[in-house]
Amino acid sequence: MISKKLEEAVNAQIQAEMYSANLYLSMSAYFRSKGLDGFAHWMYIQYQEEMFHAMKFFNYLFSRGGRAEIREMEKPATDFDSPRDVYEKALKHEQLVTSLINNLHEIAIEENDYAFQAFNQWYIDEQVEEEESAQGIIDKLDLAGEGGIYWVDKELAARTFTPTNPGEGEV
Ligand code: OFO
Repeated sequence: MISKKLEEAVNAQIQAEMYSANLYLSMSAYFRSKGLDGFAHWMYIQYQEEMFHAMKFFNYLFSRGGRAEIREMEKPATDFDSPRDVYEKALKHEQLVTSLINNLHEIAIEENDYAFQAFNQWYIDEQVEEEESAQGIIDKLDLAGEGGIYWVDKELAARTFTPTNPGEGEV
């Protein structure tokens, strides 16, 4: 059974993952409004991934005798200066999420919850990818320059979402 302290922290993390989903959906809407459909598609996939992250925690709480709780979320930003500005903000946001995931791990260590530590390793690895992919697009945009945005847009249009099972209950 999960401790009350860890259950509370996981519920806060579900809220953070759902906020991430909203933020990326808002970024997708921004790109669509600018006619950058490849970027919009990439961000829409990112939104789906974040909902998957949230649901994996949601389902896990029930499997450990806890209870998931959906909370109020702040409104995400809707306007950005450029594609680079969007990805800089996404990278900063992912760095924050990494610190939240690490904090969850610290709580699990304090609570001697070995099962949660094993479960949370997936998120620790995922955060390495999350930061790397945002940084990778910033690098591409820098290489491409203003005139190359069209080509980056075409490349991002090819992203696919292939979720594994988020656990009992599914997304
Ligand atoms: Fe859930 O990894 Fe991004 O926020």
